[in-house]
Amino acid sequence: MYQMLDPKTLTVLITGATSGIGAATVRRFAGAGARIVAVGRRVERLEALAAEFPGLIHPVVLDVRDWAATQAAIAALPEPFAAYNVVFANAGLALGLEPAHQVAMDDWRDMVDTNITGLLNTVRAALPGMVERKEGHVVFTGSVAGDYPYPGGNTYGATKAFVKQFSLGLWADVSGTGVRVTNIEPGLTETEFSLVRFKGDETRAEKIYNGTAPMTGEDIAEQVFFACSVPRHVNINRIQAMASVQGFSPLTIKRG
Ligand code: NDP
Ligand code: 8X3
Repeated sequence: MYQMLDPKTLTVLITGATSGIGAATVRRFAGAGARIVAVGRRVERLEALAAEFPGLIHPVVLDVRDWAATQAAIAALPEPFAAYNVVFANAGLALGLEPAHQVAMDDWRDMVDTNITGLLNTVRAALPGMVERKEGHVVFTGSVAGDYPYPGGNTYGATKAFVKQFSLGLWADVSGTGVRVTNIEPGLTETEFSLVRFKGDETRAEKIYNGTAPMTGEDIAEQVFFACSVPRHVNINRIQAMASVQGFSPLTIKRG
């Protein structure tokens, strides 16, 4: 019989906890008795989560793009939350679907600042504590978009390719220290992702999921939970999952 880790031994720091995959992961772990450091910018959503699981959730209002604020927030965690042993660097976003020659430069900048710099800020601030304690797990939310290009996915996909390669590089650095590294790479998942991508245009966002059976935040939370529950001598390098209705674009040839 495989002996899975007891979730009550876990303290999980989750960025992007206010919505979608992050919020579902908060509920999956807290529902199993884990402590959570819940990070996001929307304070009222963090407070609502904390009220759902009294005593288990420490809310942290933070913009992960800000290095000094990220460092200060992690350094200021109170006991017992300061001894986090899982960091789920999940905060991220896509903005727009325009082709590269028409895209708003601010959108590209925002995706790089959040998906790359914000993730690096989180890891750099949180990692030393876990290495020192000789116990930890860094989990990322990558994406199938980091492997497979699609029109308009230009910079978003490139940020997720960065996450994939960084997760492998990080594992090369920390394997043997007691810290594990996993990249979760979802495909189509219904969250507020498309609402953010289309800047609040609900009709356009709904069209992405209409008539499909997308994955849900809960599906992805289950994958995170599994990766963190296997015994400590096992490292799950990556989990890639797509909605069953999703496939690959054919290679295109443009004529004339
Ligand atoms: P949501 O829009 O539902 O959630 C995004 C979360 O990221 C929110 O909690 C938001 O919180 C947080 N966030 C964004 N920017 C910042 C910031 N600067 N500082 C702190 N928190 C921030 O989308 P998802 O749940 O789908 O997205 C989560 C991750 O999953 C992202 O990295 C996304 O790229 C990835 N992903 C999503 C897929 C999908 O199809 N949905 C598929 C593959 C990967 P707040 O606004 O309160 O700060
Ligand atoms: C988002 C997944 O397939 O919508 O990371 O680009 S997809």
